[in-house]
Amino acid sequence: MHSALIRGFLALLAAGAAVAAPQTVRDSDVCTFPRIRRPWHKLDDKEKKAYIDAELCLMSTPATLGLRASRTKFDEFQSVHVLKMEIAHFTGQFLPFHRLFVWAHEQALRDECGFTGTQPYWAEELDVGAFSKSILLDPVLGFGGDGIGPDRCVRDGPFANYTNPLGPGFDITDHCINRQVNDTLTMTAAPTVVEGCMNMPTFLTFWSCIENRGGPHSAGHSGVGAQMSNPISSPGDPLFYLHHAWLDRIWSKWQLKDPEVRNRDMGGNNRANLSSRVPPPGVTPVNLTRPADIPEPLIVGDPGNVTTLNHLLYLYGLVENRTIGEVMDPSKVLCYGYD
Ligand SMILES: *[C@@H]1O[C@H](CO)[C@@H](O)[C@H](O)[C@H]1NC(C)=O
Ligand SMILES: *[C@@H]1O[C@H](CO)[C@@H](O)[C@H](O)[C@H]1NC(C)=O
Ligand SMILES: *[C@@H]1O[C@H](CO)[C@@H](O)[C@H](O)[C@H]1NC(C)=O
Ligand SMILES: *[C@@H]1O[C@H](CO)[C@@H](O)[C@H](O)[C@H]1NC(C)=O
Ligand SMILES: *[C@@H]1O[C@H](CO)[C@@H](O)[C@H](O)[C@H]1NC(C)=O
Ligand SMILES: *[C@@H]1O[C@H](CO)[C@@H](O)[C@H](O)[C@H]1NC(C)=O
Ligand SMILES: [Cu+2]
Repeated sequence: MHSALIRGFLALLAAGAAVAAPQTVRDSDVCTFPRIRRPWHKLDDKEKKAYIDAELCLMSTPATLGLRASRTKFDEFQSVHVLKMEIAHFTGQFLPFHRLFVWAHEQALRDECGFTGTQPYWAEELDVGAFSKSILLDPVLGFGGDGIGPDRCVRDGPFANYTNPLGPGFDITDHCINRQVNDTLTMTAAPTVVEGCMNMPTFLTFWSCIENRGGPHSAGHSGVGAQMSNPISSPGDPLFYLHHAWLDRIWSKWQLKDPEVRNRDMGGNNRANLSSRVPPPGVTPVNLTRPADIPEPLIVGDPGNVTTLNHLLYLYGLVENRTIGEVMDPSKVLCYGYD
């Protein structure tokens, strides 16, 4: 009874905080024309080239944030993902964190590299069972093909010569961008799987459907393989952003079915139980233990262990801090939508 009282009191405090401390509206927060993100499959050649060129520009823009092992702006994104590993996966912030992370990447393309388009997404349903033949892996107007040779380096396409300083996992090693495409492991991008998630009634059931094994999240990661299949260092492959934009679109479409409720529906734990994670068959296990010299990120904003709308999304300076509440409706502060 005592603990029930305390829980009630904490809930009141949390509710009070949400009412008493509204976010200050900044000029930059006013969204008149949301930018519409489109699938890579529908971009014309000029749009594809503009995106690839902007990504190459990020890869040649020096790092500024002093993050672990990062030489370029592109690396800094990967570094933030490494640092947030067990806070941002199998936790309530999985979808909101990746929403802000992909948005931060899109902003960097704009701010650092003069990109004027929007973040494309990989409509993986269209390539289910056949990632190896996807137009995204085109060597001329795409991201380069599958990896080859023992180190699985991507040897064609625009990113063939990039030296990636982070990964695999928490390691710091200079290596190529690598891939090991496995078409069998892309089956969880099937329209029926996505539809199954879209029919989930609550954030908790929807999010599990997306992230857990057998869901769409694993299709892009396991299907592309190598660095992309590494839960820690996967943003070392530029395909990461198109995969996560696709998942973000699915979440956004799910939210739009009942925005009043679903733009406020949040929950889940704040820290993942990594000992319960076993990789899917065919995927090499990754050492998920954080090395002692990399401090664990703090959890800020929640009254307890459960993720709330007040949860602070901190991206180590890639973009300004946002709460989960601020990113729930992408057409507000982040000012974008999907086709
Ligand atoms: C990568 O380097 C090789 C060898 O120097 C060069 O032939 C090739 O054009 C480079 N590719 C790209 C995309 O820069
Ligand atoms: C974490 O998962 C392992 C394996 O499933 C389980 O034995 C353990 O009780 C879990 N720990 C917590 C704190 O939930
Ligand atoms: C692809 O993954 C499947 C399922 O895990 C596995 O059985 C198969 O050996 C893999 N294929 C290749 C070519 O690695
Ligand atoms: C996993 O990484 C941790 C931290 O670097 C290290 O202490 C541990 O020995 C590694 N485990 C294995 C099996 O390599
Ligand atoms: C949060 O979880 C930790 C570890 O499971 C536990 O020790 C702690 O009591 C929990 N805190 C709250 C406020 O529930
Ligand atoms: C953003 O959040 C981090 C982590 O809580 C904090 O250290 C930092 O001061 C915040 N930055 C700003 C500008 O408020
Ligand atoms: Cu991730």
